[in-house]
Amino acid sequence: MIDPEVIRKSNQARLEEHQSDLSGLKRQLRRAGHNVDAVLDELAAFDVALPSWALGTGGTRFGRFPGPGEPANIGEKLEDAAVVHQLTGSTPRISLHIPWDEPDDPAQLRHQAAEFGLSFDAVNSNTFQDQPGQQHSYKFGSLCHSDAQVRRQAIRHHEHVIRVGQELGSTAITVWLADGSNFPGQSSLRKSFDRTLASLHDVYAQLPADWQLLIEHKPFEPAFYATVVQDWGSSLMLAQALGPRASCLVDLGHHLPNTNVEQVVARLITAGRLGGFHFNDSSYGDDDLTAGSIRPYQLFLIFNELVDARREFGTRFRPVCMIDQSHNLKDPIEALVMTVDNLQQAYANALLVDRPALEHYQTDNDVIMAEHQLQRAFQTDVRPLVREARRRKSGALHPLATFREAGYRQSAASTRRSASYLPPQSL
Ligand SMILES: [Mn+2]
Repeated sequence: MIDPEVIRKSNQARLEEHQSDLSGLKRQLRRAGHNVDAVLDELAAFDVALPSWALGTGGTRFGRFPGPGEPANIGEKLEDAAVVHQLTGSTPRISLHIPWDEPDDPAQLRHQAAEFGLSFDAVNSNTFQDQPGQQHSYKFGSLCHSDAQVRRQAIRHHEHVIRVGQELGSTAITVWLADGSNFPGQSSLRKSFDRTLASLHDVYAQLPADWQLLIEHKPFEPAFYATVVQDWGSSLMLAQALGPRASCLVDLGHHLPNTNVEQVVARLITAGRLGGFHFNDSSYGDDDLTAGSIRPYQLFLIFNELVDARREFGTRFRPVCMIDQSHNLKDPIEALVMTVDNLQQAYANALLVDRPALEHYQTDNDVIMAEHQLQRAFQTDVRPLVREARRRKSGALHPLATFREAGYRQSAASTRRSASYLPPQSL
């Protein structure tokens, strides 16, 4: 990890400037009637899970350009995850992918993570690739497959992932299926869905009492004609058919162009089935770019729905927040630090929406003033608040600058073996 003294000195050098910026913002917010301390408390309570696969350099199907000092195994990924948490104070959990990051000894990995102050979030299954030694192929699907033996093998994989997750202390499994067809007529649209539901019933039956099953939809890729769980409607049908511990996971990049994602979020909240998020951003499809890098206003509007639901339902409303990104060009630690910062900014902006005023203008059909409530909150420069929340959690005021000052990656490059490890693409 980074020497805490480096973070302390880095913060010390920037403290006066920070305090001046913060007191200016506090004055501005108090003038507008905000309880700044309450906002800071809520902001400081926000955290998000890191995906194990995003700590190594990602790639596309055209190639991969690994950087020096990237992690070669799950142990080194834990080290890097600990650094992200050290800098941001907001990433105490890891979402593990089985089998990409399957530990030899899960109990030992849990212990190792705890020493870094980390624990495990949802575990992720993988039936979109054939694994060495596997008896049946997933070429034509897994839980949806026409052959019961293939379905049985895929169900057993999910049971295995749950067992590994239990040893890690995880309490949720995320199921994303590549199942689908590339051509009309290739498979029955109805039967493939029915078989998927029947298979998921078997998985759900094995779910420990305190576990959640999260269903992630995706409109296309790798199945280009008809993905079985293609949108939130199919995802919701599955969750509702399975039972109360099944819910829907919204990956922000898993929507067709121009989908109103915040409305999808709102609908799932209404249905009581918003289980969680995979945060990222995209221009075209499942681009897995840094959350908030392309459509920051959309990210804000999604957080606006979350804050709104939290106000209504209290702490009963707790969707799990995870990042799902592929860092092909950026240093993964830097990209994750920037992601967390972007998420916290969107959240802070959403906390500043004057909800009684918004409701008043909505009731009055005062379109421009209703929109103005959102824009005023979105346009507030909340960075001093985010820095202060980070400082209170012993993180870095300027985590990117501090990370570079610490020389962590250079040091990792000199001690880690050259990265022959090939992390797979993101999901
Ligand atoms: Mn995802």
